[in-house]
Amino acid sequence: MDLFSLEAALQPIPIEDGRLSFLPQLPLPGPNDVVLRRLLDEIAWREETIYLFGKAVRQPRLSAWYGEASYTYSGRTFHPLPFTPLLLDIKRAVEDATGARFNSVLLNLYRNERDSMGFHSDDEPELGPEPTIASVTFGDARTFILKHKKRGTTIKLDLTDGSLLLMAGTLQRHWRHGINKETRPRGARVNLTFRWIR
Ligand SMILES: O=C(O)CCC(=O)C(=O)O
Ligand SMILES: [Mn+2]
Repeated sequence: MDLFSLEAALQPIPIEDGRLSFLPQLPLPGPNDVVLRRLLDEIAWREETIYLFGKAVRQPRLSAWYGEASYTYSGRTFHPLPFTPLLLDIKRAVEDATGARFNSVLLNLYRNERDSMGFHSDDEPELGPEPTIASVTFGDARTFILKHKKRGTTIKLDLTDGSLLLMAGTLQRHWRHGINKETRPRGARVNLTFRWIR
């Protein structure tokens, strides 16, 4: 193994009931800040409304779906836009780093410290029983929190600019994850979760 592939290797994070690995910097064709700027400018960001227990709730972030397969969650079906050249570049980098294949990506934009994502598992049937999900971050770091569904164990990870987090195995069955609001000021953070939809 040469130095480059050593640097680019995902490191396992010890966890029970699932698999988790992390790469501090995904090798990309350009600098992280240029990728972030392009994602902010080029993605068709939307403020989505979802239905929780029959009540319309505006999501505390912006989001967008791209890829080749539609996807249902929280009572809504999302029809993706086709991958853009930039998203295809990032997808290729993620596939090279993980050895997995992906056909869709959910993008989330946390505009500031008040944006967040509630605790959930990515366990929709179309993802299959043991989904491999690759999460890439650009911009201001936020804390990614995992909570074990039965044991109550909590794991906190700092998802920094340019990083890749890979979730796999039975992780979604046993853990929930989310991003809390912060009290200290935060700038924009874009997170991309690449998935394979059956
Ligand atoms: O922003 C993050 O790091 C989490 C995103 C996430 O959990 C999702 O898109 O399902
Ligand atoms: Mn998720």
